[in-house]
Amino acid sequence: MNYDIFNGDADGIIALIQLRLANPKQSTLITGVKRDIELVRKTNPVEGDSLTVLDISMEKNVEALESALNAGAQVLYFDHHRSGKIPHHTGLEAHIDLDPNTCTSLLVDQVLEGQFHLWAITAAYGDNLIKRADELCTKAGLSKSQSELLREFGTLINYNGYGTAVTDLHYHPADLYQSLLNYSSPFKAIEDADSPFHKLREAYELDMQKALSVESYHSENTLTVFELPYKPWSKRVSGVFGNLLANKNPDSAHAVLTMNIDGSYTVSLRAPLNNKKGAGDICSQFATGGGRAAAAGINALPKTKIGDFIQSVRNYYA
Ligand SMILES: [Mn+2]
Repeated sequence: MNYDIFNGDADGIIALIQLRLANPKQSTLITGVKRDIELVRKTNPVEGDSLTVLDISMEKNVEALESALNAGAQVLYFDHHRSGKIPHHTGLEAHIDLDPNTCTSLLVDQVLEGQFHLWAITAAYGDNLIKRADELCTKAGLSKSQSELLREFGTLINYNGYGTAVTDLHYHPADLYQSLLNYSSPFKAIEDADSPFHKLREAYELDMQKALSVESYHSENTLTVFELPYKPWSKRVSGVFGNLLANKNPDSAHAVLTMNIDGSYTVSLRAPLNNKKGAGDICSQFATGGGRAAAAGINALPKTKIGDFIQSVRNYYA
C-alpha cells in the first residue's frame, strides 16, 4: 500500500501534485485542515508499504515515523518545519531544510529539477514567501500579471486549508488535490472556468470583506492584534488575513486571535516580514503552541493569557 500524507495547505497539496505528476501512483490520501499535522499516526503501515510525507513537522510525527520504519516501510519525507532529531534508518529518505525562505514544494522542485516549476512557485506564494516567489517568477521570465495570478492562486489554496474541521473548508484538501492534479500547470487551472481557482476566488472575497471590516484589538509599533468572532469565515480567513496584514506592514508582528467554541482563542502569529524570527519560540511558550520562526500559532489560548501573549511578543521584538 502507498500512503500520500500531506498538509492540507497550498504547500502540502502542491508538493504532492508535483510528485504525482512526475511519478503517478495509486495511493491512500491522508490529510486534513492545515493545523492537523499529526498525520503519520493515521496510517498502519506494514513491510513493503511506502509512505510519502509532505510539509508536516517530523518532530510531531516521529513516533509514528519510527514505527513505520521499524515495520519495514519505506518513507520519503520532505519538509521545512522543526524536525527534531532525524531518525537514522535505511528506509528513510529525508529532504529537510529549515531555511525560512524555502518551503516543501520548493524542496520537491529541486529534486524534480523544475519539472513543475510554476506549481512550485504557486506554493511558495501560498506559504507567503512573496519575495522568493517574485524572484523565481522573474527568473522564469513571467510577466507581472502572470506572477500576480500565481500569487493569487497560491493564496487561495492556502486559504482553503484554514478551519477547525474539514467541514469549515470549501474543499476537503484531498478533493482539492485530486481536482488540481488534472492540470500540469497552474495557468491551465486558471484558464478553466470550472476549476477550483474561480470558486475559491469568489469565496475568498466574501470572507476577506468581513475580516477587513474588523477594527484592531491592540496596536503599537511592533505589534498589531486582531480578534475575530466565532464564525466559520473567521477560521477560514485568519491565516491569509494575517499574511495580508504582514505584507502591508513588514516591520511589525501581527497576531490574529480567532475565538473557539469554548471561549479560548486560536492564535496565528506572523513575525515581522523584515525580521523573520521568534514566532515559533513565542508560541511554544504556551501550552498548545508551536510553529516556524516566521509563522506560528497557538491552538487554544485562554482569554486570561492574552495579556501574557502580547507581553511575550512585545519583549521579543522590542
Ligand atoms: Mn509549508
